[in-house]
Amino acid sequence: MKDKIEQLLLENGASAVGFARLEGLYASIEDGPQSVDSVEGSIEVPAYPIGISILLAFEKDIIKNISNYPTMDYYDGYYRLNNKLDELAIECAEYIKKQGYNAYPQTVTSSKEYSNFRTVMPHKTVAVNAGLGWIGKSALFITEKYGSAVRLTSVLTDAPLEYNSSILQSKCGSCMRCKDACPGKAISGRGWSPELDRDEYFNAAACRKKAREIAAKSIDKVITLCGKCIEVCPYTRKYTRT
Ligand code: B12
Ligand code: SF4
Ligand code: SF4
Repeated sequence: MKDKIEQLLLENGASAVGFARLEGLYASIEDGPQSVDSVEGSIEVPAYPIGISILLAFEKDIIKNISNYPTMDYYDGYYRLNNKLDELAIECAEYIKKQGYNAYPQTVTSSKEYSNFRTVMPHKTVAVNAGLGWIGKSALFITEKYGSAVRLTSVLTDAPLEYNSSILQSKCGSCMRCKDACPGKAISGRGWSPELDRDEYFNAAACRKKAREIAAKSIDKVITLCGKCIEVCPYTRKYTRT
């Protein structure tokens, strides 16, 4: 079934697909400080043991052209990729359900934020544990092939699928390009490791505030859109500039 799922997703346009073991990685929702994007009420995400990570890469030029500020092409690409990822996740979940198992597609509307800019099972956690890449100092998920110029989704399932081994080591070395370029001063420069909580090396509130200011100024939209940390990363540039 694993090969069939992979084939289905790649044939329908996914840039990469991976399978992760998620037991012990689901966040427990506790009362705490609420961010502006936090939802009220209960969030019911089933803690299935396997996650399927689905990546879609941006076109090279879209990312190359956000070196100064976000563009309308990036804004349109953001929605286009999100819609396509939702379609792929739903299709994948439908296929698994037809084989007699449970599956939960983490579409934009079904993976809600709670508390302090958090989701119960972030797409990046699924992607890292599926062995598709690692987390950089930028707090972004990075792949060898596309750098961080990818958007992600995931499907949670109880189907007994074989899973990949994960890359739990960052590959930033002494690079500090994203820290130096970030207009919101949100990136501390501390290297990622799985035991480090995001808030110990990345300031989500500072990023959101600055990205919204920049999007309002450059494209006149109310949205958290910046992406400078994506564009400057040498792993992304290896993809966009070759
Ligand atoms: C909340 C949110 C934000 C918040 C907080 C960002 C953050 N880094 O957490 C704010 C508003 C600041 C934000 C900003 C942006 N966001 Co945003 N955001 C999200 C969202 C909805 C949830 C993220 C979340 O739950 N964070 C909670 C923390 C705990 O998790 P995390 O950082 O995602 O992942 C940590 C764990 O996975 C852990 N981890 C990873 N592997 C393992 C393994 C083990 C064993 C363990 C223990 C832990 C562990 O390490 C990670 C880093 O600390 C996701 C979509 C989603 N549903 O996942 C998009 C998402 C993270 N955003 C995305 C993007 C692109 C952006 C922006 C560039 C905006 C833009 N489009 O221009 C900026 C970039 C900010 C940055 N440098 O990270 C992409 C990232 C793509 C990528 N290549 O990484 C996502 C995945 C959306 C998508 N569908 O593609 N975002
Ligand atoms: S999206 Fe912009 S403000 Fe946010 S971390 Fe990246 S470079 Fe900084
Ligand atoms: S720009 Fe450099 S420090 Fe930042 S994520 Fe990329 S490799 Fe790591």
